[in-house]
Amino acid sequence: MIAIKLGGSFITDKSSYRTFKRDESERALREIIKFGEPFVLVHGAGSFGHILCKKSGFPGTYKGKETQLSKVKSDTANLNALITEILLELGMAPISFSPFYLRRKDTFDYSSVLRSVEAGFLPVLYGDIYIDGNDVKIYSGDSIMFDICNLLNPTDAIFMGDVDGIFDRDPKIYPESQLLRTVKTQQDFNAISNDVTGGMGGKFIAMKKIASLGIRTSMMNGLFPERLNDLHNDNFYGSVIK
Ligand code: IP8
Repeated sequence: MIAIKLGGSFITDKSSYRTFKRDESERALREIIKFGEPFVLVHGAGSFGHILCKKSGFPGTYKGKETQLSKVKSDTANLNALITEILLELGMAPISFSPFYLRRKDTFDYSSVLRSVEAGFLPVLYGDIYIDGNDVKIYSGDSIMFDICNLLNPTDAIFMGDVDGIFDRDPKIYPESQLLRTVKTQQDFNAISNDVTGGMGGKFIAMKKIASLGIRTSMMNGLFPERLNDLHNDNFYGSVIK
């Protein structure tokens, strides 16, 4: 089994509220299915989560902002529906899970996700908000990836983004940045703005934690999903965490 995360910046236009990149998402999902390994899917929220969260002052108290909370919840569920619709069209049997509903006192309860795997379904989890006392908090797809990897022990954890992998600097700002084909776990990153769950820095922490479980952890460009076929070859075009 493999665990794959489709990044929010890959499946949406992160700068434009609720803009889904349908063709790109569908091409990646087709290739993932064609790869032939059973998989668990996780996706980010992109512009269906981060923009309105930021505008609403989330994470933080939701008191007096209940409508904004509901709107974010509805938007993230809508993005998930767009992904599951594609999976259904492609003949898969997806079942969706949001951390909002998996939340227990101090933890997330993934037993329903496990049951769905055992029953032969394709779990689709997504970064979302959840309620904790008077606060609304955010649980990112990257954190879900760690939990799922810890629970299901997949052979590979793959992060599909809108860039080729992990660079020495943000490639969207610095054209001369270099792709790191293998990444040392000591590498440090600056957070990318407009991302309430920490940009690349947060992602890298989750990836490092997954790699430390002994799971092959890599990052690749979802715009070239055929690169997945080289995942276990030396010429894999992406980044592998070591
Ligand atoms: O896009 C964040 O999930 P991510 C979820 O995986 C929200 O960081 C609601 C911003």
